[in-house]
Amino acid sequence: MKLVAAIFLVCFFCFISAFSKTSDIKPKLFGPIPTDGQLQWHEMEMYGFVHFSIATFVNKEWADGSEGVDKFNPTNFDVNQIVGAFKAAGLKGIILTCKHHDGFCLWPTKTNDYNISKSPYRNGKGDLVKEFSDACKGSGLKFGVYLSPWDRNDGRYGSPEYLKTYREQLTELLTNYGEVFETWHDGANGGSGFYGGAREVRRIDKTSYYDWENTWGIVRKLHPNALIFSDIGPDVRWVGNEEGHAGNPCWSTITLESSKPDAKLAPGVYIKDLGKGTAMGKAWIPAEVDFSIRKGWFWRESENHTVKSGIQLVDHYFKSVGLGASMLLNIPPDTRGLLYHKDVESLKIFGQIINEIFAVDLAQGARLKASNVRSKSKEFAPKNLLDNDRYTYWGTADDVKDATLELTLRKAQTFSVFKIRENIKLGQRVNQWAIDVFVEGVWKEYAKGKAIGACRLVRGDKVTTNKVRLRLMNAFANPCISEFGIYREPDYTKYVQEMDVKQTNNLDRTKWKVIAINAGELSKALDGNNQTFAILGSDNTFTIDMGEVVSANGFSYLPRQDKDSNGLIHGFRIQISDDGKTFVGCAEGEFSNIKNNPVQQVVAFDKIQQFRYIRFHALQTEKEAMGTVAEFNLIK
Ligand code: FUL
Ligand code: CA
Repeated sequence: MKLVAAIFLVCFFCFISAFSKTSDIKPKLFGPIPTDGQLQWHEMEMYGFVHFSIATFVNKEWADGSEGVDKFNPTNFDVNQIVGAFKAAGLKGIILTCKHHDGFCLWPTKTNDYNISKSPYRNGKGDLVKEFSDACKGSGLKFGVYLSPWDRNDGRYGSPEYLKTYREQLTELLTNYGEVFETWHDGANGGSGFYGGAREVRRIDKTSYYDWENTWGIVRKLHPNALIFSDIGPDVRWVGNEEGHAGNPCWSTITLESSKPDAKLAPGVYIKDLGKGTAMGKAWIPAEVDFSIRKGWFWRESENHTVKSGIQLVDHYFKSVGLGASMLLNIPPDTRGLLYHKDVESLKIFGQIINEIFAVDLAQGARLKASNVRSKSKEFAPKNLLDNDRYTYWGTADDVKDATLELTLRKAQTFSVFKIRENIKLGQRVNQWAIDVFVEGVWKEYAKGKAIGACRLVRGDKVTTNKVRLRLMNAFANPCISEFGIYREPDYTKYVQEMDVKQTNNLDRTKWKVIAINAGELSKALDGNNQTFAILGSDNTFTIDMGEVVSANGFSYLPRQDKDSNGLIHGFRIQISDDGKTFVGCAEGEFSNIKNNPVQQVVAFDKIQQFRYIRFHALQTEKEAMGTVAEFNLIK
């Protein structure tokens, strides 16, 4: 009996230990993990934005909803030219501004009369949402919709009826145009507008008005796999700037926290650390880097010289995709309904460079040596790093949070780019990392940083060696690295483009005299130094005596460039005078989107004006502070 019991016990323990061994073998998940939809989105890495609306035709950054529908009339629209150029760049999808803040709908919506069916385009038979979604499908790109919550045309804006309208619009877009991969809900909300003729300022409570939970419920129901973008997610977060770069590091996880301690979390309410996210954050809400290939989001002839070159776009790629975020690149069609040829050229060159960089992975065939391999098993062996599968991985034992991987290449190679991925299905586990290269008989640190996530690209100086080392330190959980690649960059001289040059001409400011309650301070707005800025006096006004009569076509205002938004000017009034006593109105308007995109604002007068004195008045300012001006100038 004793023997039987003993045999039984031995078998029992064998069973238990065998069982616990296999159940232990896979690493435990760490922290929040991406949903299936988010995984697919991470794999896209980059996609395009199309801003096209009434604003395109009225030379504005934001149209205010008062412009007639007759304005929307592209003369030569060709969706294939546009989609073809996006595809050549290697972008994997397109998000279209189906409705921007001006309220104009690019599809024949039943919810209002401010839409494409009332415009002259194709005699009212046009539907750009259909054309874009069909063309995307035809060329294997995914399609996404931008539907501005703010509507400066709709008289119902601010009331419960408008929310109903917004939901109907969302439903139309998600019902009639096939698969949608992302829906985009902008944080810019409320302010001045046409509002059905009321022409007033309307403010809404960002935390409650849109009842986002239920509004987004429509997306969840109609397209369960689509990702919802707003500043704060729920699926994709804003990166906090429109300059085309993520924070460094850029965690895919974030613990959302408002910048004001008691403020409720809501899209458009300022949130801390969007750019970097939070190490070991509470939610998986990766960042999307949205930026424009040119200065503004909409096409304007005067900004043709601001088109970024293909080589510049590659920099942005490293600073977005290369930090684990996605790259959302805007290329806006012009009034013909075509992309300007310089934008097309940059896209093509960008695509060629990216292809050339990643065509040959020099790590292939390398000998790999890891300081630790989980259960010494093939499943977690370093060879998984070279199989081009972002989910098979090299993993270490549970308690091993510091690890080293050494690669010996078949022969010495020259390169300047590394690509590392974690298997993010298991969470974001890596904390600090460093890359060393073996040169002249010693290991030298080549780069170091924090966070790896879905993709980490390291770009440095050219180096020649046959030995490379990856070091991981203080991981949050045992690291699970799924890819390691080494690449050479091309000779960029063959990719240099000739870009358009600036056509605007500034006036000579040397004879100018400022008349203002704080005239001395104003010299900072005329010193040609973009980094200094003047703070206007309590009247938010300054006057300039040019010393002689000048003719000018318009003026330019450069907002402060130090990332502090205090006193950014949203609205302006310009008056002119011959004698410095009697002033007449010359221009009045808004600097749209200045907070998100504080770039130089150029305003053309209605006609060439001649005057000796000019007065600038800041009408609305950020945080109601005194207006701030980094540079002010007149344009010939
Ligand atoms: C911003 C908007 O106000 C811009 O016009 C643009 O649509 C950009 C993508 O988002 O917040
Ligand atoms: Ca792999």
